[in-house]
Amino acid sequence: MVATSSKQLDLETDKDSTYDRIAELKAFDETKVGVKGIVESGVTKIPRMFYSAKVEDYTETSAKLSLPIIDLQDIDTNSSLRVEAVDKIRSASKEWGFFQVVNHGIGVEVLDEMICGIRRFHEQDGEVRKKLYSRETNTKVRYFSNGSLFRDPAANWRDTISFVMTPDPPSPEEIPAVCRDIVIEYSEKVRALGFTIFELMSEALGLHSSYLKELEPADGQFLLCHYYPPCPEPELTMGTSKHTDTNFLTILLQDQMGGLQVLHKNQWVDVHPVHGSLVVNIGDLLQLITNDMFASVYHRVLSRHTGPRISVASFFVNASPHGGSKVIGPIKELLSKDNPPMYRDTTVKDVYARYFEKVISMKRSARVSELEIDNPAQWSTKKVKTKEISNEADTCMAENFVIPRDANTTKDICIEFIVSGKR
Ligand SMILES: O=C(O)CCC(=O)C(=O)O
Repeated sequence: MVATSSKQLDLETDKDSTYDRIAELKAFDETKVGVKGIVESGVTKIPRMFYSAKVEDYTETSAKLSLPIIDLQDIDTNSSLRVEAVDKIRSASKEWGFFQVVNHGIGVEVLDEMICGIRRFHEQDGEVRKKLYSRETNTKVRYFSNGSLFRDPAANWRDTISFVMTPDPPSPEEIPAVCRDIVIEYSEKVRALGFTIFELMSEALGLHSSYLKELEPADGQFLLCHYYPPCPEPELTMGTSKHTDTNFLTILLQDQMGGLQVLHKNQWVDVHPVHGSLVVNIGDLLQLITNDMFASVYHRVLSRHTGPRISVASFFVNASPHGGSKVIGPIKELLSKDNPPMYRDTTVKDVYARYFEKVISMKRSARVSELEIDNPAQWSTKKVKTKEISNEADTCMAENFVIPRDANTTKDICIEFIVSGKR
């Protein structure tokens, strides 16, 4: 359980009317050297823009549970090992929405060098980093701190370099020389692994092996390569706030520092780093097309006194104008009278537009099982009832947003919002 400090309470009750948050955000953004720049200036107190309304929630952290680890050794040559892996992937994707894979075919030296390459980029002189700093989301290679800095209720203690690798990769010269070769090598290898996992997941769903990997909207890849500097006041801010991923699949490489947690059965569970392993998680769009058979769940990263922590998240989704405009919806083969569609057909482009444009503020998010939609026949504005209230502001994307099953709920409130994607 996390205690709420008096500083945070002051913030929550907004006693300080002279505080100009936008000015602080702008000044930070204009430095173009990210959180690393703040640390380099030698601060011992974190700027107020990083204060979380409270460091997340009161949900307990469980030391007893741990993420399933799935061995992919010899799955192409030994059919019983393949069946075993497929079974484990099915149950982990349903129960956890997360698992780790070992013996996945990407050499440990490639993983280690990728972490080193990303660290080399972030630890270059600020004047060098600055040249790539951008908020232009259609830039293939860019450096930034907090992608949604001006929308989020609190900034995270984290900087990022991102690479859009497919369908339209950057030229090698666009990738910083300090990490160029390894970014190209790692992204190719992790893309191949992504296809293998899509195959295993297709089999887990009872579909033909190529079903998911041939789905054009899933066939795109971008990397977010994060750097979490050491934080002087980690109790006041998050490395990454709790969220679900708005894509099909994520494959995450993390170093040995730890801090990643997954919400499972209403408890935060540490994802302990296993050297040589990769973390796999289901995104909102995979939950949507599997009609809730696979779960997209909340995860977060704690900030720490020690650091830096480096991680590389590879997201599988094709958000290009072509791939992003293809229609997706619950896979017909999975539907039946007992399993009617939970979502209407949509496109990646539509989901993304709504994600970025229609963020509404509500008090925490609602547990799916406790949603009562007044008129299920309507696809536009619907009234939903949630058993949910908290004094802390949180954000939730409403339209087409997949509300994770594990979200906390406490008291009854009624919120009217658009849920055109969720029946
Ligand atoms: O850094 C991590 O371990 C997780 C990053 C993450 O959740 C994200 O990029 O969406």
